[in-house]
Amino acid sequence: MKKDNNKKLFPKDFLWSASTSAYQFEGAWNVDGKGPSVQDINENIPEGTTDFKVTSDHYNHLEEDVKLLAELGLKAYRFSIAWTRIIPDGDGEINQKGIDFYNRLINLLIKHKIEPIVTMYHFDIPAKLEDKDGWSNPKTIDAFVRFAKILFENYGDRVKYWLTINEQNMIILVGQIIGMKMPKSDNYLKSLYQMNHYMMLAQSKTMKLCHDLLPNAKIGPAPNISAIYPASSKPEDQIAAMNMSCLRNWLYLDAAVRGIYNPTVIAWLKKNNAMFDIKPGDMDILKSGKPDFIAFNYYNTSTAKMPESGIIKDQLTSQQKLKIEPDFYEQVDNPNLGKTQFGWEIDPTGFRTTFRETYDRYGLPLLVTENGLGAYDEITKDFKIHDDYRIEYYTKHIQAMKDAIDEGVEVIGYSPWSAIDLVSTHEGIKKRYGFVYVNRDEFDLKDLKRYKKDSFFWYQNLIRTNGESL
Ligand code: BGP
Repeated sequence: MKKDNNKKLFPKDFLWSASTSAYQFEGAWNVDGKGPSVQDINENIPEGTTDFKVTSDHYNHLEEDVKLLAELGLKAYRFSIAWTRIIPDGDGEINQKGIDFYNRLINLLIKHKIEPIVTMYHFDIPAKLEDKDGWSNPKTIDAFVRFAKILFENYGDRVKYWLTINEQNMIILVGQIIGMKMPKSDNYLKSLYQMNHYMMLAQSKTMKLCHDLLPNAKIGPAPNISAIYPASSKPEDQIAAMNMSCLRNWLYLDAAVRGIYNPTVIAWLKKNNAMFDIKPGDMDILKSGKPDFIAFNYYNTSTAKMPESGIIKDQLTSQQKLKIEPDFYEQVDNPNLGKTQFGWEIDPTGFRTTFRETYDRYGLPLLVTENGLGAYDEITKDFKIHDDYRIEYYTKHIQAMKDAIDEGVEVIGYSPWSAIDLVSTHEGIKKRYGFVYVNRDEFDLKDLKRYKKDSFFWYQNLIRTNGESL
């Protein structure tokens, strides 16, 4: 991919995109032969929050939604394929109606000159596979690779950009919050990273298969990557920040890009008696499938300090467990940053840092697959949504991305979250992200009509001018 030397412009073929995921957007959870995913039967949905059965009902608004994406001017659209629409029980019969649905979507996108970017798996493992221990069972590797093969065979003639697993790192680090079933075991940490290993093997095999079957396609992982700051200039806080970055970021990209496990994480697992099993040949598999680009989701940075010594993990509350790894790092608030209405830190400069660090480390083209602001949008009586706060958020983040590009980072596209309103992973439809408003409440489905927000027209103009309007 060529770099553009004109500092004022984004690269000529820059993929201005927007993202959704199947279980948060499609609805129709049990229609036309679709099997249940773990998300459809998730029993841990917080009180007062909707489930994932209807969501934005994209399944029944397909033509209308793609027209909106075309009107927005998107050059690309990132969506995920529901594994359970294609193979209802995860590893058995193929459901032709599921195949047909995504054919219709892909053909509509191509008709409107929108490049499809396909996520193969976005948090919605088939419930039937979960009954057989899901990703903790090595057989799921074969089930996933078979699913991937079916996708390549059916859509590979039209889909050039593929993403393997959405936010594998968040599944491992906070899976219970995003509706995943986590391993049950006496040695939880070991089981967790065993599961991670199986997912890594599935990903490498899939990347290799993609290159074997579709020589013109490009494939990459899609973790959530963010820079980690030390809480102070104390040298040990810098070590804590590096530790956190290894565990949160580099473990996943080192395995995907370099085919190795991050040594800091391996040392930490061994110290905790939690080293997972690596069978002979596994590392060869990891090395055999490599990505063409790195896709990553970015919402915020983190800040870490070295925790006080003597902390015992089992004595921490579940909230503390999410933030503290004894003798390794403790995540703390960053007093220099503001927060969203939902308490997420906002850090455009951290976006630039994340680009720089990731590109320095791996040297592969970068594709942003998520970035965005969850907010309580209000619709006026005349059906307008004045989301100037979202425009401000995007302006700053896209400027930071542009700064990184001007500093030499190769960025091939930007796919904010989300194209159209959808249901948040654990905070319902009230936490809205889209450029398009979907008229429904948490439990009142209303008419599900679509209304363009102010940010829709802003992004449309930005795309039309290839970023010059910034
Ligand atoms: C990412 C996920 C998305 C998405 C987004 C916003 O982690 O890949 O599925 O929902 O974050 O998160 P939330 O919905 O929790 O606000």
